[in-house]
Amino acid sequence: MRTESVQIQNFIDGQFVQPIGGKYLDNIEPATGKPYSQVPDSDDRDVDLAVAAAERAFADWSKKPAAERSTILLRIADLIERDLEKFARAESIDTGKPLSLARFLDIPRAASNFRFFATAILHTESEAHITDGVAFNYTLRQPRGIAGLISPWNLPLYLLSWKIAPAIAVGNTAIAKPSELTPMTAFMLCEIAHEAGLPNGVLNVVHGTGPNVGAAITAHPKINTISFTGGTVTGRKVAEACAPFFKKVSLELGGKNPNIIFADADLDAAIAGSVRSSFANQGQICLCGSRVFVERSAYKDFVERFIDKASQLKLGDPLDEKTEQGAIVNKAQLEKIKFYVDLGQKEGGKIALGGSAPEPPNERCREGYFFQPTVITGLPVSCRTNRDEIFGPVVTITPFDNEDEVINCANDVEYGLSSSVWTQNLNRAHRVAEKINTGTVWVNCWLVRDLRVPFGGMKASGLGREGGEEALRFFTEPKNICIAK
Ligand code: TXE
Repeated sequence: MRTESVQIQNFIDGQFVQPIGGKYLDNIEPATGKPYSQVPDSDDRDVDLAVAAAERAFADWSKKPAAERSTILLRIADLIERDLEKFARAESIDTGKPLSLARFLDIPRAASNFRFFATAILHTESEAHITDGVAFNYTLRQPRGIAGLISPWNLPLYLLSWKIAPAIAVGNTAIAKPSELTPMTAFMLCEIAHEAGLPNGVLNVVHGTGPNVGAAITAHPKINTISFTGGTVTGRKVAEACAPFFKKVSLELGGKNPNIIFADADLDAAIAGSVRSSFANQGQICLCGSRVFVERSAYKDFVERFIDKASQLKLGDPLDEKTEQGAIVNKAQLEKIKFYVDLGQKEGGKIALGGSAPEPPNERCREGYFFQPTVITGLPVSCRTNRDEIFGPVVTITPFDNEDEVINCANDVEYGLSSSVWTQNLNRAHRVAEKINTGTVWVNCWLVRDLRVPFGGMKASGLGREGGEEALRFFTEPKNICIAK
């Protein structure tokens, strides 16, 4: 299917359907700033249709043996891999990310998400407890019912599959709402699900805006489980909407992640890893290390070499094979990035690299949304530029003098998603990692992901954990059954 100039449809009860209201939004290509497809502007009526389909499908799907569910999810993974190039191109066009990144990270990860949970459900264990001489207790984990899955625009298929796979693997049915900014690969996933033989109504995808569709999902009384990834501001709205219904909610929100380099680190590795964690996906990954802290004795050398390496990143047309920095997802995000770069200078920062929009990489991208990899130095630690999530190719680099100081700086934000610590002193690595308040701490690495580990944030970065056993537990209801002796 050509993804250019296509009219995306909702996927409800195994059928591709128009939104009931017949309204569509332009889907803008970030690299050109021009509409290239249309996405349904659905509303609560479409969500009601999807809930009815999910409800009908639940009876059979939840009773299907795990091995049968597993086979279908494995087939979805195989089909994503079969169509990898098509998915990667669609993801790159839709998000503005480099085609090479979509091909290397996003799409393979989506396939591995399905494969991981398809096999995890074949090996789940349960618990039993003997009440001496009195009773035998066992824990029965059952699917919860209909799950509402709301995902963001930065890693569209990766993060959506990370929700769909565990939710339906354990026997729930699902209603997914991708970001209206990047709907294409979710649309393509529905074709794959259909081809893989996923029964009608198990997966339903309703496209549209947050207020019209997302809010309808979080407010729907028959959707009892919500998994949300997005901004902290919206995360709060989702939590508020779910509270009256006592829905089970998982929130993966924003971050302002510290990246700490001690003088004894392997500086080559730390610099390469830090350039990646600063600018991957144009800095539009909630796990990006946007606050770099360097021990003072290594600061000058680090900054010089970091800037040298970052300045070599190839900014270009996302569809160009050599591009390493693509486009920013939309005009609003580009304006937000420009705002914070200006604010950083007002707060006393110095632009050590980048700081503005580049010349368009080619004629096709003349109206596209691009911004140079940007480094700001000399900022006070507690200024707004160092506290707010910018979510773009902008990092600050600040020196520190001792461990306690840098741990306090790292923790002195409302977020607590992830962090990196670069040191060759193992005792220090353990000591610092224990004191940093983030859901994930990477030592001498970044974005090394093992799907078995719990993943999520603390404080304003979220609630709950997804990944591995945690995801299977999140999407199931544990019941204790007690049999008297
Ligand atoms: O996210 P939103 P946006 C951060 C980043 C970014 C900011 C806003 O800082 O600048 O969030 O980005 C749906 N009820 N992250 O606007 O609004 C919406 O349609 C239910 C970090 O993209 O949170 C979309 O599908 N749903 C994040 C999804 O929520 C609602 C990745 C996310 O949109 C809704 C992306 C509502 N009231 C942005 N309003 C991360 N943690 O990775 C919107 N939505």
